[in-house]
Order: sequence, then C-alpha cells, then structure tokens
Amino acid sequence: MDIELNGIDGFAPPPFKIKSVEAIRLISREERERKINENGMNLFLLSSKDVYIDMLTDSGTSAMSDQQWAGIMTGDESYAGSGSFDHLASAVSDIMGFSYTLPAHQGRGAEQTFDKVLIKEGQIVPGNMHFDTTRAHIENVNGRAVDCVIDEAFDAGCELPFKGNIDIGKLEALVKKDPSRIAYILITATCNNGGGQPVSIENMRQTREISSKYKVPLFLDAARYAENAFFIKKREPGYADKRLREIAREMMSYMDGCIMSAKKDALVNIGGFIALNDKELYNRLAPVNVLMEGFPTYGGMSGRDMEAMAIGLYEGIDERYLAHRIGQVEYLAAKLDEAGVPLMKPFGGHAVYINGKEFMSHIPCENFPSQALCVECYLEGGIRGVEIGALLAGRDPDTGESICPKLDMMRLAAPRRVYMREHMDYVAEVVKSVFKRRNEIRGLDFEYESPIMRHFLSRLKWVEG
Ligand code: PM9
Repeated sequence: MDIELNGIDGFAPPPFKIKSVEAIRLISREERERKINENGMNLFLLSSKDVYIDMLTDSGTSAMSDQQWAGIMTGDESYAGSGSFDHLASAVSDIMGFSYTLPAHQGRGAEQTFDKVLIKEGQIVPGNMHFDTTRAHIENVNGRAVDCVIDEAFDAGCELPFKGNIDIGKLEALVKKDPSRIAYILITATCNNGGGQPVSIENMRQTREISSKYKVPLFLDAARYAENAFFIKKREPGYADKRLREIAREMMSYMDGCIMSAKKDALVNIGGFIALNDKELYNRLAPVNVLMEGFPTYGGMSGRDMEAMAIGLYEGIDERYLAHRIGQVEYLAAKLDEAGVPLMKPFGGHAVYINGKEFMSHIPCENFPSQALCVECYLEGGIRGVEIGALLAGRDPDTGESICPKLDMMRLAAPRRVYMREHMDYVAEVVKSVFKRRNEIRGLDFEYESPIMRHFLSRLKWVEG
C-alpha cells in the first residue's frame, strides 16, 4: 500500500512542509459580538484580522509553493507577447488538451467575455447546477440559466457517488424542445452549490452525446476539475488505475472547451481563463476579452500571476496533494458526522457542507437558518464559514419572491495547503458546541437587502425573540 496516497490511519499525510507562517489571533467573545453586530451579521463584511479560522472560501486563498513564488520573480510583464502567457498556454494545452487560452482576471471575468459572445437574448444555458456568478452573468446578458442536476442532489443524506451529475432525461427534454434556443451546455465540476459533489465521466460522455446530437456546444466550469478527477479515480468503475492527468484529459475530451476560475484548482490567489480548440470561436472571443479584460496575452493578469498559475496547474493535479487535501476535508466531516451534526453526503471535495435546514430546524427558511449558523460559529470560536442557502438564493426574477432553496447549507471551505489537522480539530469542537445549544438560536431578518447577489452586501439583524 502506498502510504503517501492512503496514509497510515486512512488519511494521507501532507506532501509539503511549511516555510513561512502567518500569525492569526482569536479575538475575545465580546469583540466578536461587537464586530459581527457592527457588520450587519454578514461575515463577508468582517475584517479578516477579526477571524481566527477563515473557511469562507477556498477561492484565491491557497498557499503558493516555493516553486510558484520563484515563478513570481521570473514573470514576464510585457504588455504583448509575454513569455509567462506562453508558459500558461502550454500548461493548459499539456494538461487539458486545448490549443487556445484566453486569460482573464478571475472566473467571472472569463464568464463575462464568454457569455457576451455566446448568448443571444432569451437563450438558455442548461447545466447541472450553475454557480451564482455564472448564473448572474448568464442573466446579465438576458439569458436563462437552467439547472438540470439529478433529483438526488437535493437529498442531503443520499450517498450516491456522483451527485453532481446532470439528469440526462431532463437535459434532453429541454434541449430538444428548441435546440436553437440553447446557447451552450455547462457542466460545473465539482458542483459547488450542490455540496462539492463530483460529476462522473460516464455522465460527461452522455452529455456530450446530447450536445452532438442537437449540435449545441458543451463546456466545463473547471474551477475544481482536478478534485473531480480525483473522485472519478476513487469512485468510478474502471478508473482506479488511471493517472489523474489521463482522467482530466478524458474529461476535457468531451468538452468544446472550459472556463476556469484558477483561484481554486490552479492554486493561485488570482486568475482565470477560457480554453478551447475552435479557432473561429477564439477569434470572436479575443476582441471582447480585449475590451473587458485585456490583451489576449495577459487578459487582466500580471505576468507573474500567469507564471505562478502555469506552475500551480501542475501542482493542483498531483495525486499526493489531492489525496491529502480531500482527506483533510473528510477528516473534519467525519468528526462532525460522529457527533451527529447533519451533513451533506457523501463529503465533498473542497468543503464540508452542514445541512443548516436540519441543524436549525426550528428556524424557517425566510429567517436564514444557515446564515444564523454561520454567525453562531463566528461568535463561538472565530470561525468564518459561508451560507449557501436562502440568503444566497435571492429572489425569483419573475415573481420577486425570496427563493426557499431545497438545500440550505453552511459551507466550511478548506483553503488549499493552509491549515493543519489541529485547525480542523478546533473547528470541529466549535461546531459541536454550537450544535449542543442550537435550540436557543434565533433566526435573522434583513436590515438592508442588497439588490444583486445579496449575500455579499446585505445587512441582517436577529429576529425579535
Ligand atoms: N467560487 C467560492 O467561494 C468564490 C466566490 S463566492 C465567495 O466558491 C465556480 C464553480 C465557482 C466560482 C467561484 C466561480 C467564479 C465560477 N465557478 O470567484 O470569479 O465556485 O474567480 O470564480 C467562489 P471567481
């Protein structure tokens, strides 16, 4: 047995050691109370110095390697023809198999360019479950984002191996009604809003069949493609002996291209890109990207960031690193599970998703149970998680009513290569302690509701009790 991949106790050891540390501090309970009240019970508005363990997001929060920092020093800052862009394009082509790379400052920059070119007014973008910025960009150009994920995705306790899969029947029914109304199909892997659940290779292949049959392009939201490849290796029959690079290549072989927020699996603090093989489409995208992001050989990124990204793409698909990373998330989830905390199952790749609806079953949806849980975890131990529930879901564009989503969760996202097992032990103790006194916790109401993507900027207050 390979200890580096499986560990001695079932959890793979970290394939790195620490060269530089950053101090963190737990401010007092009184200070935490003051800070969260001053910031309208919204953890996005807190200053990071007032947070002890920051699990708000795994996006842009990775610790870069010494190799990446070395790359920062050798980045080529030329406006046009940067050598660092060549390194990035070559890494994308080598790992993903796409010939054309268009950089963007982050995922939503890529989405903005992409949707401006690919979506005509009134067109539909079906997918498994779109991420919130993805949906917002589709709607921003008057398109419609439609989720076609399998029904089991909404059953938090259901232990299917690939709960991020598209329901092929639902997808085909939608596409065949009028293929000309479909701008493109998008698979998000792993499926962030569905609990970090992976998509199987078989499902990608079947989606490709639909895409080819109706002549509609298929793209991947590749933010966490490497974690998805790891789950395929672990869970899909026939893939246990394949290298992750081979699996990633096969995933991409079913796609016309991908859009990537590189702030996740490319282990960088900023950056993103669109990658594809169709030269004609590239030629339509590039001028728009010049307008929105920058010249095609930097697209909103500095040369040094592209250099670090080119290196990070290779490090992010390394199996020993992924075995440790996904094992760390599993370690935290298993501790909470043992204590009876209701969780999204199976455990996801980049985060532990706590079922806030069940944890706070006495708080109705309109009083944001998972947001109340996030606030309480901050008050209890200075932990910052994020709500993926009613607050994030926003309002129905047709009726204006607040949406009550089927899944209402608190996400504890693990930044890559940042925290140790001791941090996870601490987080588990804090959540367990909130769980013990959950029935005393009240819900929240708006003090101010932000009009777009309201979870970022809204302010809340405790309901009278
Ligand atoms: N995801 C996340 O925390 C960061 C924004 S919300 C705190 O999960 C997918 C699957 C994402 C994603 C961002 C984006 C947008 C696209 N697709 O944040 O613009 O999870 O780089 O990427 C966040 P950017």
